[in-house]
This record gives sequence, structure tokens and C-alpha cells, in this order.
Amino acid sequence: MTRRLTLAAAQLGPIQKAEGREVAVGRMVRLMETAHRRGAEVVVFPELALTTFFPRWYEEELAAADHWYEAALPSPATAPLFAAARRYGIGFHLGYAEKTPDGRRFNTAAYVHPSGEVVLKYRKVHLPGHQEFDPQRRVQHLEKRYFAVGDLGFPVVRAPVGGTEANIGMLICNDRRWPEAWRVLGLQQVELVMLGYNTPSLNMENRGFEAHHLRVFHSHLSVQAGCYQNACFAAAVAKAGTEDGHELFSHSIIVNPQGEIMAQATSWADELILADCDLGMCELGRRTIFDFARHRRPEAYGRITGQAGSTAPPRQG
Ligand code: CDT
Repeated sequence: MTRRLTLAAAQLGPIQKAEGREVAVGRMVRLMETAHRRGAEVVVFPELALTTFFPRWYEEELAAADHWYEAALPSPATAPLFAAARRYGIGFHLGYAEKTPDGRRFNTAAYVHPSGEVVLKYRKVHLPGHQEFDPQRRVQHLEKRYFAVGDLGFPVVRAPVGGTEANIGMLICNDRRWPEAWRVLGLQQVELVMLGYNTPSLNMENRGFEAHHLRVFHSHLSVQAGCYQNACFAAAVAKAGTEDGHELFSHSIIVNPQGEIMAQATSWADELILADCDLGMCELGRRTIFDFARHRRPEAYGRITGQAGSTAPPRQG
């Protein structure tokens, strides 16, 4: 069955530390207007889209970082996005830092229907980086300091998107590198994965050389494999460019259930890419090579949930 959706990935260029949310939100509203003119029904914005990638900045006291978080959605700062969604009849995905009323902090994404209803919320599970200041690193990556591990699992909901309905799910940045996360979505027949990222162009850990061109390759490899192996579409959307001297790569993509790239950003700035997605394409993989009910062997996968770290096999002889 043909179910068409015109999907837009709204890549953002850099947001500097000194820039307020109104700068980012103004740029995002302009992207939504362009998306509307070009016929998009859903717009996907990146991870932590409202501010600079603040986990690169160390604060001794967590409270000193509170100004990076949203206490509610919509908040006064994000209200113009909700108004634009209503005006243009477009649903949008937004990545943001969430502080709950009871003081917990999450790296969160929400999908908002044009009516303003938050239809789906996801809190990032795979938090990369470290908790304490690391003097060995060239740039800090303090997600484990600023966020708790997401407590919502990997939810999928059937939601109205554009003129149709789709099974939608989300991953956030580092999650895209973990096949387990994709498979939990695939087991719920996800059809569209919305995914934002902030990924440094260079490995900043200073623990060995990683060829620079492989950074983008690994990102695309993960998203294309995730889509193919779980028979779904994805919009993987960057915040890109140089934020206060620190470079994030771009290369946002929309991928189909065959793992093919349908559209790719070419700049390191605000840029809209679109693809016409036939959600019916998800059925082929789901009914054939990735018919999970026929072919999966969960009885052989115990280690996947039984242990986190790898262990070496015992020595023979
Ligand atoms: N934001 C985010 O998750 N970025 C990570 C960078 C890893 S380096 C600590 C990523 O996987 O792209």
C-alpha cells in the first residue's frame, strides 16, 4: 500500500555559546517556512537544537548549567516553533535539554503535531563522554555529567504524520551507533526514525589516531545499516559547523528501508533537505529477509541483555 510522506531534515549551522535561544528559534522558524513552501509535512531538527553543544563546557556546580535546559515544552522561547507548526500545518521533531519539575536532567527529543500536541517524547539512553573534567581530552564531552540515562525506553507510537499515519520512533546522536537500539524500534515496526546529532569532526579523546574521514563514514554506516536491518526510514540531522572554535560535521541524510541515501546536505550551515517517502516500502523487508517472527532466534541472544561489557573467551589448552 502506498503511503506518501514528504519528509524534511532541517540541518542547523553552528550556534555560538553567547547566542540566545531566540537566534536559533528564529532560524528554525525560517527553515519551517521554507519547508512549507517546498511541500514538507514533517520537519526534523537536530539534537540540542536550541543552544550551542553545551556539554563541551565544564561547570563545577550543575546549577550553573541550568540556563541550558527547558523546564517545559512549549516554553516562552520555543513558543514560536509551535506557532509556526500551526501556521504551516507541519509536524516537527525537536531535540532539547530537559529539566523536569523534580530536578532530573535529560537529553530529550519530542515530536510535535501541528496542533501543538507532543505526540512522542524520548530521552537519550546512550550518553557518550564522561562525568568529570578530563584533562587528557582536547575538548570535554560531559554528557554523563549533565544528563541522566533516559528512562522511557525506545517508544514507538502510531501517529498522524502529514496526510497519513506512521509508526514513529526516535534515537539521539550516539544511540545511532548501537544496533540494539534500532532493533528495539524495529521490533515495534517502526517506519520512521527521527534522529538528531552533534558530532565533533575529530576524535577528541586523544587516545589514538582516528582518520578524520571515517567520522562521517561511521555515522552514515550506522544509520544506513539501522534502516536496512529494521526496514524503516530515517532522518539523521546534524547541528554542524564551528561553535566557538569547535567543529561539528554536517552530512545530514534521509535514508530509505533499503539503506539508500535519498537526500544529503552539502553545506555546514542551516540547510533543508527533502525526500518523498513511501512508507509502504517498509513492508518488503519486514515480510521477507527481516521477517522477525520467522527468522529471529532470541534464545541465542541472551548475552545482548545479560551483559554490558565484552569478555574474552577462556584460553584453550
Ligand atoms: N552528541 C553525541 O552523542 N555525540 C557523540 C560524540 C561521541 S564523542 C564523545 C556521537 O556519537 O556522535
